[in-house]
Amino acid sequence: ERASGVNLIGRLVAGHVCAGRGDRTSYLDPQAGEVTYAALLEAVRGYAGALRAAGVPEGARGLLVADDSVATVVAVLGLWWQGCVPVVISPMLTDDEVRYIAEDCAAAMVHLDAAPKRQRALEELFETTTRFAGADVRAVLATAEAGPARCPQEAGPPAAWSAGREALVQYTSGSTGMPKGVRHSAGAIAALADGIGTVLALTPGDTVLSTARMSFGYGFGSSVLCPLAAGSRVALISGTVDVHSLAAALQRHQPTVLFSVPRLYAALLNDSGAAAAESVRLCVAAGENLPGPLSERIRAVFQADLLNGLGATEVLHIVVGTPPGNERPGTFGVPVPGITATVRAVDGTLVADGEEGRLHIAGPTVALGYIGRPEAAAVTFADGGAYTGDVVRRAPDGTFTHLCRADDLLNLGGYKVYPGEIESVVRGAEGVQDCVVVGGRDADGLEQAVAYLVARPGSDLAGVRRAVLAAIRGGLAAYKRPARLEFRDKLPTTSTGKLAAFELRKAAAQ
Ligand code: 3SK
Repeated sequence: ERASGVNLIGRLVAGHVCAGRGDRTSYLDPQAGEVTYAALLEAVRGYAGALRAAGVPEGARGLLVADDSVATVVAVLGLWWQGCVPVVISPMLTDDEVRYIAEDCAAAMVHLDAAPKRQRALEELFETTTRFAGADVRAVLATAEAGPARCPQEAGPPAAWSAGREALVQYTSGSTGMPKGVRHSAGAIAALADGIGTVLALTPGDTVLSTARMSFGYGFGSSVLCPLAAGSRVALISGTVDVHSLAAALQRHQPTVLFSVPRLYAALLNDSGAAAAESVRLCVAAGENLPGPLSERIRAVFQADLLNGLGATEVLHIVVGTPPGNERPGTFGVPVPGITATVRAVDGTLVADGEEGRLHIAGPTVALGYIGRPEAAAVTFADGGAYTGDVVRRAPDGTFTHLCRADDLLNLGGYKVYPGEIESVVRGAEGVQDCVVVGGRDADGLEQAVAYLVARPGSDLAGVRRAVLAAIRGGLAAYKRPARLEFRDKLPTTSTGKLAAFELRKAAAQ
């Protein structure tokens, strides 16, 4: 690595090849098959050359509307090779959201990799933009084992990144409904190995499986940054992961480390047909709160260590977690090395142990800020670090417990969703007079969206229910859809006539 900067390519790929591990598998991809670190490096070099040939300038942001695949990883690393900034988003987003993000981040190119029908729609959306496709990367990968001579374009040496320079943008839910672009530095990416990386202790002998997608901060760290830094092997699952594809992947790939969300662990344990893999040495649960009883069941069934982690896009990955082998069910454990986590009052002052307050994170993985949005940035990035939006309590032994969100965001399997977005879709359905969405609990204690509805006088309730179901199927991504629809004659109000949301929350929790 050059003294002048961070060599992301050297740290994540080239270093393993130079150390004689080029023939080890980097990714097991459903379409491309086994890809060695040497083949990955050659494909990345080819992608960087193609970016150069297309005139994508250093420092430009590249938008990847892409499913999890080794081609997506090649595009990310190719952009880093060229000194450009990848922005990975899900093809599940609506056209409006994708268009908004492309403009917000001023993308100089797009890389598209989705299922055929969605791919065609995305290509139409970006008809005039410099475009790359996952299928082209797979074609290069098919020949990359033969060596650099087969790579179509020449690339210069990989960029040296100064630690403070923006190297990655990740989008997170925005309070106005439109997502916010979180700007991460090259230094934060490099620092991950010394933080959560030391707790995970991944090795080249590990096989990693992550159900969290690369377009989500948790998944990007779990399927790209952490395993590549350690030279591990990553088994990828394409598309949205459910309990059946997870069970099949566990049996097929026999991973040693599983990254998932509490909701999928619960689904797996509740599904009589799904068995946990004996190969797993470490289960990582993050993205939403993990109730104590569920954490005990995961440990008992997997017979493995459990890391229950709390992270946020604004701090890149998990920053507080239960150290494997020292779990405290129902808590998030302690800050990972290099991170200072404190509990603060609304005015930013520290609160005493045992008292509740806002979780504040300081350390090398705190993001540079948002793209635009100075007001939102001033609220989040303050007091020498970032507020994650979680209300927590620290016990005298230093362990953190999650109490709730500070905003009204719902956490649905790790996806942060504003109730207002669901309410506006439901209100648009024929026969609906009013709707309020609150967070309830399912049988495992996990958060779910519950919609309370008032139908227009005289309307047929069964017909309204059908109209609402059609509206949410057409207007909301699957993870945003309410788990329950409850009709009421009227919504409860306080003595001053305001909505008594607490009454609905109490009802939804039962
Ligand atoms: O919990 C989250 O939202 C999260 C976000 C980014 C990275 C990691 C995590 C766990």
